[in-house]
Amino acid sequence: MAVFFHSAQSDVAYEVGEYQQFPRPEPEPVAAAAAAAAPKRPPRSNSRHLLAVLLSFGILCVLQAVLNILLRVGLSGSTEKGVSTEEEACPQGWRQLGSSCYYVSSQRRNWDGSRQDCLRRDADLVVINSRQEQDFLAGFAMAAWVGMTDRQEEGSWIWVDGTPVDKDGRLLWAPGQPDDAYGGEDCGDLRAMEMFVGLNDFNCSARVRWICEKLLG
Ligand SMILES: [Ca+2]
Ligand SMILES: [Ca+2]
Repeated sequence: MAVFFHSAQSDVAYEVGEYQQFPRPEPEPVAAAAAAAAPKRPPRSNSRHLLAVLLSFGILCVLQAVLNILLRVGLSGSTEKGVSTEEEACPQGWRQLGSSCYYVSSQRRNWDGSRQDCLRRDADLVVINSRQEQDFLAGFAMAAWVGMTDRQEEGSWIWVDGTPVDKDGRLLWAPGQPDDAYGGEDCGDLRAMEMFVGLNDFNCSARVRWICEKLLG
């Protein structure tokens, strides 16, 4: 802005100088009037230039402010979105109940192979803490491994997180289970079959589907 103003000034000075290079002792009245009027014109156009520059500068300032606001809003919006998806949503293909995500396999594996698959998914075989959670999971497969075993001590069922199974007696065992049938059943699965609904103990090397669980957040 200042530079433009300065150069405009020197243009004026140059113009005036040119007139001064042609000395006329007795200028004709018309020419003298023109010569006298000439220097007055540039300041007017100069002030117009100045106004235009100021206006342009003002518009640029406003534009930049608007862009800054838009950028900031856009950034904060995308940040919030990123955080919210990470905290609230389960991975694609997983089911959600409360703050847990569940993966129900379509393949069939033994209990150990199933658990390995869950660990690879940054999860573990499901730990069922409530009857609500059990009922939610019962609909997804006729039989699926869950994260309980009594391998360490026969009849003493513990979850993969080390807590005892059904310590408050609210979970549902299938009729007559656990029965440690067929020479030993030390791994737990969840059944949803006709006349056979609930937790069951099963041969660990049997191949059934499985349910992984991971906590959100
Ligand atoms: Ca057993
Ligand atoms: Ca059984």
